[in-house]
Amino acid sequence: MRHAATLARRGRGNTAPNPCVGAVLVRDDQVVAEGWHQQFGGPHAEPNCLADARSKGINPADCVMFVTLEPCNHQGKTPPCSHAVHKAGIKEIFIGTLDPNPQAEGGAQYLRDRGVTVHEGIEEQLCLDLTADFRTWQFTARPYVFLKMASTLDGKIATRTGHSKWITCEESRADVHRLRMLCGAVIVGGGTLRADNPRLNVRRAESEVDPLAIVVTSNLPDAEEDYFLLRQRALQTIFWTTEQAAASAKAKALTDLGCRIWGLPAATGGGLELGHGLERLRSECGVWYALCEGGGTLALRFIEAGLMDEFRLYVAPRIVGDAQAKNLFSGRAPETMDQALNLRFAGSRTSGVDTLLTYRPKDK
Ligand code: AOF
Ligand code: ZN
Repeated sequence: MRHAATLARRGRGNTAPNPCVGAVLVRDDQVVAEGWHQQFGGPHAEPNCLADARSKGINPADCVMFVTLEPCNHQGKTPPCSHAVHKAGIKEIFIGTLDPNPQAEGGAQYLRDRGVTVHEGIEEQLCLDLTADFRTWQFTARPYVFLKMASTLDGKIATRTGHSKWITCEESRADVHRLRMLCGAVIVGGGTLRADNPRLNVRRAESEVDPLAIVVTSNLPDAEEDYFLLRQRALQTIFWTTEQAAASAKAKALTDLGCRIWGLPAATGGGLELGHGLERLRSECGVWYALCEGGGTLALRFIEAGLMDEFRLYVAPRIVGDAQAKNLFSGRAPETMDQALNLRFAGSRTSGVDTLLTYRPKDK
């Protein structure tokens, strides 16, 4: 199943709003055929896997199948995979997690009803995490949201003067550029615009299109200010600001440069309704994956609003040692630990000299 999950990830970025799915056929304890969903609208993982077996002269009926998602049971853009699996003569199938799509689910039952031995919930957390993006698309109207941050061992994202270039090693930064490549939009707060003058484009990976650059600020910059986004990327820059600021002369001047200004309603707890901006990104701009890159105030807002799906934290093996240096997160003042925000640990690996930690919402 872990191998099938690795295959599934190859499709990431090309399947939206369909899930990434991987399948393998196993005979005599060996993986003998592989398949994954490669492209939205194209064949699913299971038929690709069956075709791979046949092209190698292997009869799928002699194998058991492992698939990360329950075979679909509907005629969508492609015929039902449940039928294909049954017709191929598979007698035993291991399923990672059930299909959350009410139109497509039912494949496991279909196969059971026809005498196939069906095992569900194999490496289930792994397979759930693999389809977290799909569940966001199914159950919400917004893109899947990554939060990426880079900090020192003491949780600092900049010195007290705002200096932050660079915290992490070259390898980690290249990794972030690959993540930007997957994302249709990169989102930062106004503080990050002012402190870093970011480009928010893809530089260390091959990419034809740069993501949209979103700046969240109630305090719009002057159109003359020397920011890279205004001078070089105005047409791809969208400001999320208050409805009042969106009607201001500053907004008009930025629009004249080619920037878009979206006035967002005020959120009940203060700040802007980030969810509205995200929904517009998906409906108007076709953004399936968005990436928030901080700073600490905006990052916390995304988490508090339940709008963060996956938090990737690069921790560099260095210490700033200054209580006034900028924190990973800021904006709350709890007095006891039970008021802390809780996340779920979802994985770790080394990235050059740094450590990449992945967290997800506790309840997803
Ligand atoms: C599978 N295997 O590899 C994938 C599945 O319109 P269609 O035909 O592409 O069907 C899309 C739905 O099928 C999608 O919403 C999800 O429920 C399921 N995706 N199912 O058996 C796959 N990608
Ligand atoms: Zn299918």
